[in-house]
Amino acid sequence: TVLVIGACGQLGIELTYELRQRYGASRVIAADVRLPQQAELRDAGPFELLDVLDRPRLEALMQQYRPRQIYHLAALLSATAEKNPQLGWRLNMDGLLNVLDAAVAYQVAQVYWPSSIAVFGPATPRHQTPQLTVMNPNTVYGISKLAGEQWCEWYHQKYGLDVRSLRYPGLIGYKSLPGGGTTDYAVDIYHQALANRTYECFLKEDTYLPMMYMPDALKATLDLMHAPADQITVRSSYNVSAMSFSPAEIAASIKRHIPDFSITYKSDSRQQIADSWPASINDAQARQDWQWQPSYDLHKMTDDMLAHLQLAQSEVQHAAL
Ligand code: VAH
Repeated sequence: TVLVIGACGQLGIELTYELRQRYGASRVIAADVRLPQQAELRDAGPFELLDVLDRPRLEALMQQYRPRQIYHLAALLSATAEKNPQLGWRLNMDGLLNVLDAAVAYQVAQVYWPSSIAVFGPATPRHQTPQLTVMNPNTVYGISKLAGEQWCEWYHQKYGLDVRSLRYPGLIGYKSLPGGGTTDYAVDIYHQALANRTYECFLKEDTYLPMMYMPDALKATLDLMHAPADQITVRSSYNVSAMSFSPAEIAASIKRHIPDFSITYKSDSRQQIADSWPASINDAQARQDWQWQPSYDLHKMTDDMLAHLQLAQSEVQHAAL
């Protein structure tokens, strides 16, 4: 059995679908603090309400399901955590520690926990950021992810817990909406381009950020989890990367399909967060240790995103007829 905590989030929805495809729906328990809107997520397999800060509830689910693997995804993302620093720290930190403790207590075989490029800060080398380097995050989210990485390493050293992690760049997919991140513009822009032919971007046009298409993020996650333990040399969190682009570049990529699409720029508080993050990531260690290899670049992602979103749009219009 696999327990996915935070199954209703942007990554959680996609990972739960993928895991249910691979292992069978009844083997994947989706858990979140709120019921999913997606009927399929609710009806396609077991769903449990869980606030990961509620230890007795977590224990009860551990007793009931005795999961072999836990994917712990529940967190406040960068922009949201900046507005709710106490909750951001508590959920991101105490939530992780509750899961790590439960995993040791119930001999869970493997734990997955996502970190982020947000662990890097203004003093970090911004181009081809190395696996091991100066890290001085200045966001609540980044501070909690850096601390979380060190806790994962400690639980591995102290208890031998097989906990694995990736420093995700911005993730872009068509099956779920992003939830309060700084890279959310790169998802919103596709929806707005189709709906309104225009998008007001909350980051400046030349804000380069590392990004990854969801199929690549799922591939990296499962490749990491299926790699033999003796190939894993990083127990904090692996750098992984697929591409970097700016709002101007993703707009140009969309224009290849929607020539009358226009973008305007009005940066907000998320600009400071983006400016503290790397422009590109060196993921040589992941490529060496478990043969990481992305498949999607910007244009291939745009072609696939728009094709799926247009399909969904036409299905909705068709159903409405
Ligand atoms: C965020 N999407 O923006 C997340 C991610 C690298 C970005 O951590 O907060």
